[in-house]
Amino acid sequence: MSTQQGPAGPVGLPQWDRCAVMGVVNVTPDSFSDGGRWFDAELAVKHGLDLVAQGADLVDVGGESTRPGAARVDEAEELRRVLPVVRELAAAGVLVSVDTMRATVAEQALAAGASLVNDVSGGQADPAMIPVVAAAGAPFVVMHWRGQSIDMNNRAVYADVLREVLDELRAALDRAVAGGVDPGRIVLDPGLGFAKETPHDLALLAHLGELRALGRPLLVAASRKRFLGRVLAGDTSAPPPPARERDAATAAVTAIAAREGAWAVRVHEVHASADAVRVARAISAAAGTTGTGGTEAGA
Ligand code: PMM
Repeated sequence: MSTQQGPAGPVGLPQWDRCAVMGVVNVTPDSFSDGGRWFDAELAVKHGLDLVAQGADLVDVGGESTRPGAARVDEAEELRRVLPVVRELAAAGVLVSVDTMRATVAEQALAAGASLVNDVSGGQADPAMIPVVAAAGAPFVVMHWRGQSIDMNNRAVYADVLREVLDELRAALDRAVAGGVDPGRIVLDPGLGFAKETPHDLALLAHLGELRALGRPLLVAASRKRFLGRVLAGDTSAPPPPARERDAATAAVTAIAAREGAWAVRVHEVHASADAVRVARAISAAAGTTGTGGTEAGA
């Protein structure tokens, strides 16, 4: 297990001395984990501010659900959902990431104050995305992606999931760099749940070190995902707990990801993950010591 702390982040964002926590604001009626809750712009802004108060270092604003089977929303609607929320949060001093596969949305969100573009397709869905990100000099999250959500489950076929995700992520990184994006601004993400079944997600989490060896900061986005529900249901025939009952499991992944040197985690419930990264940082800091110098009494 890695003892690295404060993994170097992308150029253009603050450098935290621990794994960063990205809070999620889905301005959608249909996201799998919180769809409909923050659909109103004012509520979405308030939720973003609450996430920061709970310890989020940045807030990821998205206007299009990518849950398995989701259909796309049109561009005008995505802009209508996302821009006011990005603008208000940025004006309030929040570091905002925009979760979009559309170049126009990314460009307008950056103009409205977003600091990071999070594209689950890694630039594959819209050929204009990489040129826009390159021209803006924006930090860019490139996620492992095999196609749109409507039928992505059919693409969850791997002979060796780690090898294939590594190869495909490296290719996506190379495409972004060839398109002019500064490699120092790129973050990689294994895309948990995107064209992946539970064993694939778990195998990727078991090998974060190999993903980090691609040489870029890593974003881990396990929050409330289906594989956590499957793990919690175990071998029973009981149905998996609903998405909003997967936050403790999410925080467990956060602790592991932070210990493994992830740059950031993307989560819906921030408080527990903010605590988890602080505990992971303290353990990493103690890794080279024997603990004999402590004075604080334990309970
Ligand atoms: N997952 C979702 C949305 N955006 N962005 C990145 N970088 N990585 C992810 O795994 C990811 C994402 C889907 O989850 P949500 O509907 O709960 O936001």
